[in-house]
Amino acid sequence: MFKISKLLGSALIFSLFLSTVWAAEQHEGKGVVGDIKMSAGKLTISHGPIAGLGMSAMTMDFKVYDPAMLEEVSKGHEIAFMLEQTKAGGLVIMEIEDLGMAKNAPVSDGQSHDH
Ligand SMILES: [Cu+2]
Repeated sequence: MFKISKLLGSALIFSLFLSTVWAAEQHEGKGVVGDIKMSAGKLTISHGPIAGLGMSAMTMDFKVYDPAMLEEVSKGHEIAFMLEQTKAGGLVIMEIEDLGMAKNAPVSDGQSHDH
């Protein structure tokens, strides 16, 4: 019985995972952390091109889903992040993976914009 309930448990977790992934359009990006704006709940990122959004490399601010995520990143570190498009059309970072100190200078076309 233990095995069966464990299996059902994983099936439930998997379906929850799928519903999360399919709930909204998501886009993956990579970039370097320029600034961490705790009070605004935002991260300034010099990011590379983001396929799916038609966004070229630039430096811009992104809102994070949970301000606690800001405590897990460091300035000058390279990060991989998952963006989700909100119903209002804005972009919010749902997940961040710290890839360590950036080896190359941040990529930027010098432009800056806000969503
Ligand atoms: Cu951008």
